[in-house]
Amino acid sequence: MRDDTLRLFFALPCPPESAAAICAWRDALALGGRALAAEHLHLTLVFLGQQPRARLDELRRLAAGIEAAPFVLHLDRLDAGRHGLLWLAPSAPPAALERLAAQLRERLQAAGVDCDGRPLHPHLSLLRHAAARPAEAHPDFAWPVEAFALYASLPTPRGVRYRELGRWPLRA
Ligand code: 2AM
Repeated sequence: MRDDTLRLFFALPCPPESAAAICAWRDALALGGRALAAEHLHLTLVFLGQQPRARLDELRRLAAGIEAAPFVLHLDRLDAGRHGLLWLAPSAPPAALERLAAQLRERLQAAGVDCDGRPLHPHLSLLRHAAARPAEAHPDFAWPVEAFALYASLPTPRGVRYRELGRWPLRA
């Protein structure tokens, strides 16, 4: 039976230059586990979960109406969680990031789209099932945030893949 829903989320796509630098740094930590591919690095703004495919056009229109200026995200913390998950985070999330996520969430709620209501937990996942905890590490990555995107999370035999369904620039 055809599944008429998609598992969706809005996120910041990590630019290729930043993603390459972050992956090289991560790989040098040699912590084992399952590394996320550079092209999959992102920071989730709002997680929508399963949504009808029929809502995609509405979601794209809603995203096109967002007004937000570019900003720089400083990823300067390495954190570890359950299941050997390892992520980078900003120790001081910029107000512009919080505003962008809040604006999206407000528009989604106004349109009657159910989404995860938990507070934003800005993080960029790097590795799952890490075999070791990282020793002291001092990451310092400056990510120029110039766009946000809508993604579908798709199960595949080789693990989850993210497919980009739309991308919108941030403008000053
Ligand atoms: P993670 O990397 O910490 O797993 C696609 O799954 C994206 O949405 C990932 O960034 C994932 O975060 C996040 N995500 C998955 N399930 C979520 C949920 N229930 N609430 C919020 N974010 C979620």
